[in-house]
Amino acid sequence: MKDELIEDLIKAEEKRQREGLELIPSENYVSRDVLTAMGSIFTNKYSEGFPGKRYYGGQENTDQIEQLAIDRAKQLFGSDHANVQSHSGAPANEAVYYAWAEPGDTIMGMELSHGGHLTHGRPGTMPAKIFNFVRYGMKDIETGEIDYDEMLVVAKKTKPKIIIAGFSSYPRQLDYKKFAEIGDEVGAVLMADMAHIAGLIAGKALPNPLDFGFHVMTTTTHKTLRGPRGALICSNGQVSNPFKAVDKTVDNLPTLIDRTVFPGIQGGPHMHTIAAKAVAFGEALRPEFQTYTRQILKNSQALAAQLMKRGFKLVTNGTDNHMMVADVMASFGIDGKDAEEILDKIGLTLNKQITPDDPLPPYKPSGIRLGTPAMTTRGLKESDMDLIAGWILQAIQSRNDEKKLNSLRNEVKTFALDFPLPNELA
Ligand code: DSN
Repeated sequence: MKDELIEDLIKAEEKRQREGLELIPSENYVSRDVLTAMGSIFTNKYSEGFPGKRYYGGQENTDQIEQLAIDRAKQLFGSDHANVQSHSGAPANEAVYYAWAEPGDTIMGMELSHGGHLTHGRPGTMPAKIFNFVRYGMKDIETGEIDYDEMLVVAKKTKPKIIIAGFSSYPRQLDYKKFAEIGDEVGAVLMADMAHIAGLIAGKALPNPLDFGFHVMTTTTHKTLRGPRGALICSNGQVSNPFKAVDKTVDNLPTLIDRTVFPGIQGGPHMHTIAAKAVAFGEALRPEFQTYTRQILKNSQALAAQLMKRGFKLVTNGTDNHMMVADVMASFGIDGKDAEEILDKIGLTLNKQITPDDPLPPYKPSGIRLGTPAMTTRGLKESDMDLIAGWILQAIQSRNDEKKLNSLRNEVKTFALDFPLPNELA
């Protein structure tokens, strides 16, 4: 590169990624092919519109790329339609809200401290200014069971237009059948925000909400799906010309969503990202991706068990998916921010996390959140989780001992270098 400052920073980041282990459950390492597509000359191209219906000329290759991404996404999730243009998870969720709900309408989502995401109506966000968000949450924080009875009571009272099943820090499996029953009873559109677990669904390691009557599924493409940063909206219903207005019916959701993404809230799609999404979806369709997703769950179970054995109090006492939330304040009297910083020092990257009904503030919360998708991509297995849990505990216990932290840093580095990043392979 001619820009040495940027080149040096890219190299430094590659070194950081190689010499440490990524435990943030929403991060992953992409393949060389995904990186190549992201860095391709498709970034030069404007393509407002949809395949076969563009505003600018020169679309013979972009049309094929986008159609491949759409077809592969539909095959992965078994949906009637896929919109692959959404730039990221937040606008993908907003696109569904705007496609179906009117300002002032009610939308139901998970209580944020119980695991719901900021885009599910955090006060101060644009969606929260436009819509009225109501909540459901866990009945029992020890098991993670959602209070479906209370959810039905609130839904009957508030008549939400959309019910969202989805989360960014909930370690248990949602009962999609119960969501569908409640949605049917109150006439709500069922939206699954599967950003965290879409890869596990694609790899058939976890159930697919679209098989339970959900109308829409949104997801980011860069977490367990192991693609570029971006998003995808899958929906069921009639697919028709996105440039012609359609009636607001559930059957027309695919077209309503396409029209909301473009020209509703976005301009030109990012074709280099769509090319990389197509590559990632192709990779996820291979049998080895199913092996990968099953291994994520095995590693997650093993890591949860190893942490609990060492005295970590896990929210819901375990996990059914790729992530876990540990209440480090309750376990070791350290807040999540300090724990994150200490673990960063030894090369283990994870993030601070609010715990359910956390008495501490979001920037210095009681918990940490960690997960296994990225380290599973590196090739770690269940037997390695003993070591990881041991390092986490030792770092927290030795937080004031710089010498010990340095020695742990070296152990992590030596270990991590045995597991190359996927872009260094082949
Ligand atoms: N930032 C993502 C996560 O880490 O869960 C969700 O937006």
